Amino acid sequence: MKTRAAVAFAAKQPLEIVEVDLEGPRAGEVLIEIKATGVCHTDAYTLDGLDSEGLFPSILGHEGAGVVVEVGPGVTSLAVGDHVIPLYTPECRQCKSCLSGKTNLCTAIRATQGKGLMPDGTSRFSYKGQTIHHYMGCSTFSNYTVLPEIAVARIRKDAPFKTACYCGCGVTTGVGAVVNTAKVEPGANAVVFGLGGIGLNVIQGLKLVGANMIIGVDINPDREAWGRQFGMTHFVNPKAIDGDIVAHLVALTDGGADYTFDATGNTTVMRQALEACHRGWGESIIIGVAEAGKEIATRPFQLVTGRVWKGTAFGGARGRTDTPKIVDWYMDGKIQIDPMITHVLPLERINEAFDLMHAGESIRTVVTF
Ligand code: NAD
Ligand code: AHE
Ligand code: ZN
Repeated sequence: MKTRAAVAFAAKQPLEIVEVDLEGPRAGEVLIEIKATGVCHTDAYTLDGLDSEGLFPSILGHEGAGVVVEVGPGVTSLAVGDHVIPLYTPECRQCKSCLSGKTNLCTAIRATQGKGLMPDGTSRFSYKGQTIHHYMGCSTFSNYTVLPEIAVARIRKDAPFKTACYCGCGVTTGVGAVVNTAKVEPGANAVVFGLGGIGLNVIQGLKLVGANMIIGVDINPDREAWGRQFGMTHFVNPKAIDGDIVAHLVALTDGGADYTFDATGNTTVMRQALEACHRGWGESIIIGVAEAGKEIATRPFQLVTGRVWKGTAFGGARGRTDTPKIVDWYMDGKIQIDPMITHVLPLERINEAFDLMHAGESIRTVVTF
């Protein structure tokens, strides 16, 4: 079949909207009509050529929602008409990682996913006879896409696609970092670095679990009002204080935070987040994705004296089990999504979503088909 898609033909070039060829689902796969997709900073990072796994040409996008329109042979857990969210973190429930109960990082199809291919080692997308790569196993910047059954979460049918799509990455990542990875307890003091599409969801996750001080840090002063809307109690702009940001935060939290979160992807900030933790027990969670070649550093003494450095992918959520629950939390009013969707654009204007993000003007732009 033919499908409209925004293709990344090369790094640092605008996406091009073209009709690509898409093969139907093979065994264990489903064809999904994407109704809406968010644009995450990770898409921008890959398009900017900063992802060591980045491939071109490819169809980016990993924060979608849509409807199953065809199932391949052997598919048992999904049916035509199901409302779904594609998962860049699948859940096969059979691999060593899934069976460990210790991680959400299913390894069943990670190798081919990282090569921009389906599990059988081929791509379903092509354009004028040339192979187009899949991206993060999702490629939601296409009106139709094919995914393995194990990488698809079925969600309730009354959830709007335009907002539910955000649970395919940003909402689940931010809230999950708090509840699954850090397991923040009521009354804890926390600092969130970067109040964008992910960091604001960390803030609302902290509010949900009953954190005490919820301190937001951002170099964009407009983000103060955004943070306060979702439960932030204090705001620090590192550019507006005298002296060192770490010392400032340690003083504000009476010796350091119980939990800190990096949602910037900046390795200097990651170090600040670790060092703003309380001696003896503070935990720092890295969410941000740093550009290829960047490394983190701190004095080992920071860890010797009890601070803990952790990371989280997709908020530690088990894709098929937990994503529908996050959608339920949204539909039940436990968490908010609607105010964070600051812009809605048709596919033809998808490049504006990247401009808005880089200008700091959007929290999330959702593209509809
Ligand atoms: P975003 O662009 O919406 O937000 C980033 C925020 O960080 C902005 O508000 C910006 O002003 C702020 N910021 C930038 N530099 C800063 C600095 N030096 N100090 C303080 N604040 C600063 O991006 P996003 O969509 O929220 O994504 C954030 C990061 O999380 C990205 O690196 C993205 O790739 C990553 N991410 C990781 C996962 C995961 O599973 N680990 C999932 C989604 C996104
Ligand atoms: N491919 C990059 C790393 C990119 C990365 O860390 N991706 C996160 C999700 S970001 C979503 O917006 C992730 O889930 N990583 C786990 C995984 O298995 O990819 C690189 O550095 O090579
Ligand atoms: Zn993302």
